Amino acid sequence: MARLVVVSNRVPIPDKSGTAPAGGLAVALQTALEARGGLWLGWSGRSCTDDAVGPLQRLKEGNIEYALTDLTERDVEEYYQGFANRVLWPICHYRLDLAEYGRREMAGYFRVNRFFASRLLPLIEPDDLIWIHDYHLIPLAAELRRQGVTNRIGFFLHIPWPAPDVFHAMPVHEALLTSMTAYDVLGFQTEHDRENFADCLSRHGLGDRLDAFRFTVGERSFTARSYPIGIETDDFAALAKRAAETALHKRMLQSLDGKQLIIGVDRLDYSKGITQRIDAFESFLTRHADSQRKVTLLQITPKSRSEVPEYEAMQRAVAEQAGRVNGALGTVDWVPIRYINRSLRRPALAGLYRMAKLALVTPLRDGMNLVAKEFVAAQNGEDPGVLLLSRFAGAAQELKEAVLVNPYDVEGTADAIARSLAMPVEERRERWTAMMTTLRTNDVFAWCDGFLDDLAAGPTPQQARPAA
Ligand code: GDG
Repeated sequence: MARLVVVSNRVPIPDKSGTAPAGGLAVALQTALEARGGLWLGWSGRSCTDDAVGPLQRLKEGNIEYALTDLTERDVEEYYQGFANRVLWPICHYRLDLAEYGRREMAGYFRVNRFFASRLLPLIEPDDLIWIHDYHLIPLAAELRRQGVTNRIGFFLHIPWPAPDVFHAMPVHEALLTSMTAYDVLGFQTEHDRENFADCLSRHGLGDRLDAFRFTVGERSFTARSYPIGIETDDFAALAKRAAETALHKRMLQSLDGKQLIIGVDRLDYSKGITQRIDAFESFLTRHADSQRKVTLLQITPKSRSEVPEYEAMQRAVAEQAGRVNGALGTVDWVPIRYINRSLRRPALAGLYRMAKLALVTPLRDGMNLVAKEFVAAQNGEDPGVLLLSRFAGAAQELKEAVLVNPYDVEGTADAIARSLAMPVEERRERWTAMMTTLRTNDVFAWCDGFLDDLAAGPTPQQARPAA
């Protein structure tokens, strides 16, 4: 079997306490790589002055070899905080209003991709399969091709690929689109994303379409397919079951004192629809006053990207909003919203999912959303909780038996909360069983194998050709 070389912006080295990183890409890739082994290259998370970037740091944990590189402070500012998180992230999540395009950041983005290529180059062996992840590294294959790499190179986009009109609002879109054609296999979360990408290509007259999935550009050919990312379904279910026996779980149950638990778990991010969700919960409590004192929303929201101003502002906004609702509706012995602004350990999270009667997963736009899948896997099949899921999460394409909502419709979501809490156990079981069947079929191993089989199955390595 060919060696697998994975490249992603961050490399989540598990810490000694076993705390898993709060991020979908990290969780999924860690699981996939642990099973197969290989090399994982990415940013160490450290930034330094221009002359202080040292050699790669190498370490091995189990059968994964890690290669970590530092970046300069300027790199982090321009490539990561700048172009990746203030242009690509908002645009791919349909937030043109938040995109702050600047030439300096764009140049930094391409420069750091060239730097990643130079760090990867000495590590590559002829038969390696190279799998590059996410929006930070779109031009990486084009850079590697320029430097003569002929290996099979795949790319998986964890976030949505937007509709052409949205994508085209980004000044540098043509260069990015062209650099996508340097890959052999392009993976998207959903068919919808794949179609958006294909529409962008055809609007630019870029490439000929051979069939639904295959394209040619000059002498190069590539495939673009959807590979919905999954979780380690059975392992996660077992983790949640075990967690139900722990002291923390018992303490939490005791503190609920018979109230029904509703749960929300999201990195603090404007794409996750947290403020709209709290509005919907408040509307539910106000319009169903008999539910007050009978339910509690536990919102777990680890901080993320606090160095980006929108995220810092949002952190304040959500805390204020939760405080306002608690102040307006709470009583001396009942707090409507318990708001936690830090990361919990994964087993604790699994146990809380299992205890909850309802999960509110209401992103305004999301590539997939693994929280939705984890919540379902964690349930007790005899008396499962209900998943309330945004239509705009990639997961809604698969989990059609969830209660699907439009998160922009606050009152509609409030009604759906009421319906979900009143749902009879037979209907809950039926919906849960159907979703579990999907999650067992499309688990993280199926995602990984599906992508890598396509990557490995292609034609013999092509001639190195500059893609742009
Ligand atoms: C990106 C895409 C796509 C969250 N809080 C804690 C914690 N988490 C874990 C969850 C889950 C992960 O983080 C979040 O994954 P999501 O998929 O929900 O969202 P993103 O981080 O935005 O991920 C997304 C994903 O990539 C994979 O392709 O699905 O659409 O945006 O696993 O459990 N983990 C721990 N403590 C927490 O407090 N331990």
